Amino acid sequence: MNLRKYEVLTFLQSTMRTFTLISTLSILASGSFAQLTDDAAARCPKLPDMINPFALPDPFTFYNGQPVRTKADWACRRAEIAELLQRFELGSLPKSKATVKGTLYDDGEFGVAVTDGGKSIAFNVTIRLPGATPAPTSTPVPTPAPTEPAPEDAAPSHGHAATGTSSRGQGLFYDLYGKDHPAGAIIASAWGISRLIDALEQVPEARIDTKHLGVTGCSRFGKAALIIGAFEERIALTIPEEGGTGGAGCWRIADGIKRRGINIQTPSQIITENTWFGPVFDKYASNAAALPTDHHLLTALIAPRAVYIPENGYIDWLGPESTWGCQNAAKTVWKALGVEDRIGFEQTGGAAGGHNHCQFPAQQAPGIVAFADRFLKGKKADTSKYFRTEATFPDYNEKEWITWDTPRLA
Ligand code: MCU
Repeated sequence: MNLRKYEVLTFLQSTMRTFTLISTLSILASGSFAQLTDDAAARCPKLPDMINPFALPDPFTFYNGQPVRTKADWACRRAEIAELLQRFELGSLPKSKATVKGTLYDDGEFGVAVTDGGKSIAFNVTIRLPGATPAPTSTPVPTPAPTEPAPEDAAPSHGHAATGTSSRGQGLFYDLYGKDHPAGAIIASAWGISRLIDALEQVPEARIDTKHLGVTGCSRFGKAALIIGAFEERIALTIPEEGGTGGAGCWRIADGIKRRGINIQTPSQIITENTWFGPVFDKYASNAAALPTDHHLLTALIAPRAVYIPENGYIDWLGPESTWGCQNAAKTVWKALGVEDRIGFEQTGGAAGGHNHCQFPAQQAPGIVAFADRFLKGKKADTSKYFRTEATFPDYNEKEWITWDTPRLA
């Protein structure tokens, strides 16, 4: 090295600094670092033994970090969750207000005409009242009853014309708003149900009590029923049957189960199968843990209204552990609102055996009857005892997923 005098000085100074730094580090690494750790043990926050980086989002904290403390706060958080679900998963509903006209025909058909932005669509639904033929469902509902296939001309089949990924943008909703509209097929079907209710409210002769409406459907229609009930506040009772992942299951828990090698439907698979969710969800499905929401929050949009969820503990694809965990997380919202008896969840069957998909089992009959009696028929009924599973989940730890304390909202 050929250094001038001041360069030698600078070199020495920096070497000394380095030496001082090294000796400080070695002192820290020997006795005093251990001493600091002891102090820290008393002073610093502790890490929990178990950390799940995929834990579910907290229903009681706003996106900006503010806590949810009152029922009025919940109304705001609910609106926030509805907006987030549309932006990241379902696709957004139209902001404009459509004009609706309902017409009751002599043969019992009910026509709904909808106009928005100078364009119009129309659809018919069949109203079957108790005592009519063919055999009615016990409660007249415009969507398919459990285990029934969707009638071709029922309102949901217009919005829910999803028959594979090539059906994106098809159906009356998209005829009205354009085939590139960001709404996925299910939220589009929720929009269709809302327009049907608008029309039914205008025509009392249709004899549908719009203050006691229920919505139900099984499997893909179970996913739809949950989303319809979540977004349409005029629905008094939501009964989503065996929707599994994309319905009562949580994306994060489904992915966790899949990591254990179990054959469960996941968000990345669901977007390859159908157009139920908005095109926006394609961007997040392989990284669902980054979403600001999950389906416990979707279900929670129903609170404080009533929901009864019949699920299946037997079929891996539906994710029994995911629906159970997810709905336990949702239940904390009903608990916080002081109305825990307005959420029911019954999962019959388990690994050893159970019923086939959408074959509504006898063990769930008392639960569905109690909820329908209380929330559709206005009768007295105890709905507090229908939150249960017959399945066992040895690998499930609730604290891994539910990391929040449940407040009592004032
Ligand atoms: C549980 O709902 C769906 C499921 O998401 C699909 O993967 C499967 O193909 O079909 C189910 C269904 O709708 O069955 C009638």
